[in-house]
Amino acid sequence: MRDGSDGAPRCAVLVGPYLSGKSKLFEALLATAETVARKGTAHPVASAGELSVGHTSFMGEPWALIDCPGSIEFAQEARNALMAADIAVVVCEPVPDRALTLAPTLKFLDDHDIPHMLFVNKMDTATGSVRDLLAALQAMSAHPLVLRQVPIRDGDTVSGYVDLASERAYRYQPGKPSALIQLPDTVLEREREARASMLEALADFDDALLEKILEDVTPTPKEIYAQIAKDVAQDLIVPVMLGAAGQNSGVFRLWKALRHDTPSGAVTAGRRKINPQGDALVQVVKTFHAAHTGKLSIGRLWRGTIKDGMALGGSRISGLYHMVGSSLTKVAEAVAGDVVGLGRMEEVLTGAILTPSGAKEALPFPPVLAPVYSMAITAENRADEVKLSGALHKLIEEDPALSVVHSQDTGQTVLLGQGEIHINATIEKLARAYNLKVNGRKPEVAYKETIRKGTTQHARHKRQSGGHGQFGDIHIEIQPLPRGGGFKYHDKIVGGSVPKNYIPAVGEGVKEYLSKGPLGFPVVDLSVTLFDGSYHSVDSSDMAFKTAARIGMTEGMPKCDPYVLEPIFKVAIAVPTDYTSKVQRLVTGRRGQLLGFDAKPGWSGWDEVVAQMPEAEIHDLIIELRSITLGVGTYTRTFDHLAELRGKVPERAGAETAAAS
Ligand SMILES: Nc1nc2c(ncn2[C@@H]2O[C@H](COP(=O)(O)OP(=O)(O)O)[C@@H](O)[C@H]2O)c(=O)[nH]1
Ligand SMILES: [Mg+2]
Repeated sequence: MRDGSDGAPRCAVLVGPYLSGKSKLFEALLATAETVARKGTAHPVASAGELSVGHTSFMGEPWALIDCPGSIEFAQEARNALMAADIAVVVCEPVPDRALTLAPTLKFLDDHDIPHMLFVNKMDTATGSVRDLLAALQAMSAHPLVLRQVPIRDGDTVSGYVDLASERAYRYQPGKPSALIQLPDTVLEREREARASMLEALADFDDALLEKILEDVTPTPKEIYAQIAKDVAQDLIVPVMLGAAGQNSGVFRLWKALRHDTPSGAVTAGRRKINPQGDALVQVVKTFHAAHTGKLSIGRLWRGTIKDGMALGGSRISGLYHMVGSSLTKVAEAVAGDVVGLGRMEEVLTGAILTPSGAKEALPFPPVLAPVYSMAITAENRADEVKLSGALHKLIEEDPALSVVHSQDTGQTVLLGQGEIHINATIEKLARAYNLKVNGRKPEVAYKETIRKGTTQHARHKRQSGGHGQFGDIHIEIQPLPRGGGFKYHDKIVGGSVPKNYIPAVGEGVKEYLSKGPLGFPVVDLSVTLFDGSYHSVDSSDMAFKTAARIGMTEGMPKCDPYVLEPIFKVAIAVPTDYTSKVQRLVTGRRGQLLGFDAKPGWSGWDEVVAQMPEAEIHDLIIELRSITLGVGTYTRTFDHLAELRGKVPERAGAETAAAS
């Protein structure tokens, strides 16, 4: 009964590429365990891009399964969930050409020493050999993949498997534990070879086992199982299981492997360097707003016990839950190892560490992924702007991969995230959960303008209406500054032709003008010098001189040969080396200038291509980058400089909006 378990709840997190069958496997695992017996059918209903939790028990032991979204655009959600994992089950398809799609997930698991196994799903569709598949997958993993089963084929279809530890053969029986059968002659040779590979891999981590093998002593299945469990717990090896979640094949066997090889929560807490002594400690990996319960925070209890109603991290737990998808069950108490849903903890953020006293403890949490896609958003109903900013604030708290900026340059509210699907899912969530209709469109590029040459300009503002008039009269010199020079205002007034107290007002008038130059963009890199003027002792005022300055700029600037500047970013694109040259072509095709490429540090088999690219070309870069790299390519960007825009002057789509605000 013991196995890896100490009787406390354990947590397995299902990760892997989009459409590999994680959700299907989640359902199959729940159906195979006792969930169905207790609750009827399991209906895991998760929103697009959001994880789903399933509490259950298998052979009398409590478990929480977490089904993660697979799209690369929701990688943050999966990474956060993995912080709750005792083990990760990486679900993949039996297609060697798609092995690369596992790279980001396996890299993350390897980097964080998270024990994991691979479940090769959809074996009912497998055409090639498992050996080729394994070779392709191995290239993505820092640790040896250890095949634990070989398939038995019936013509083209996989009808069962041989367990390489026990050397027993089984025939799949959909919905039931597989039936023990006699080991077919057809697989004998393959079985021996795969078993030898498995034992060799295990012997690399155990001298006693190595000696046995060298002396031709066959280790017992029990010894093999123990070695596997020990190596998995330390993330030294990655067992590979086969099955078909869709047919419920290999699912019971996977459960048994999980039960046997998954380290206890206490062991995981040790791996994560959590002090076993002390008050209750919950790490929140996900927060969201559920329809009936309001805000729900999902976390792992690493230490102690918690009860509904108690204070945790400065808030009161209002409802303590176990769940299967969207169906919640209240529990009075939770013990160390439990994954819990905490009701109505309004102040709690994703990633929070909660203790009853509120004492601060630190636990690593995945860094926020840099945004790769953005969309400008506006509330369809203008009266909703304030509500929108409140709702966005909440969504960002739930989803750290999301951010919002209000662009000073374009006046737009820009939502940044991990891709089109991620941003659209957020817009849908605003509609669904906050009843906010929001329009999204391509954000405007923050073009600027500057001038090629200088001029002098005289301007006079004079108005005589009724009693008090207005009078301001100035001579200014406009001069270009070198790139990055910004805006400088000087005066060279002698003899009080413009009284001292009006000189700043002229500067302010110029500055106001600069928000929109003759080409419609903010003006940069110029100096304006006030060198002469005149005044009226009664009618002159700050206002009048400010107006004169604006008139002077409006008339003078078009004479200065203005031109548009566009923002150039430095981008670093990470891709598998096979795609490096394709990516270089992608960059040059988008007016980019290659600065070089090099091996990406810490990423074997990956390059980083560094280039300068105009912002206008970066908006949908991620879409094309992903489409040529099976989805795994990514980039980061930082603003570098402004450069003259060659070719057509861009239309300023949001000009009215910016002017009105
Ligand atoms: N043939 C076959 N199809 C499967 C199997 N498991 C899942 N699928 C199908 O693969 C698709 C993706 O499954 P899903 O569980 O939603 O994938 P997820 O994106 O990883 O959660 C669905 O159409 C499933 O019916 C399987 O074992 N065999
Ligand atoms: Mg899914």
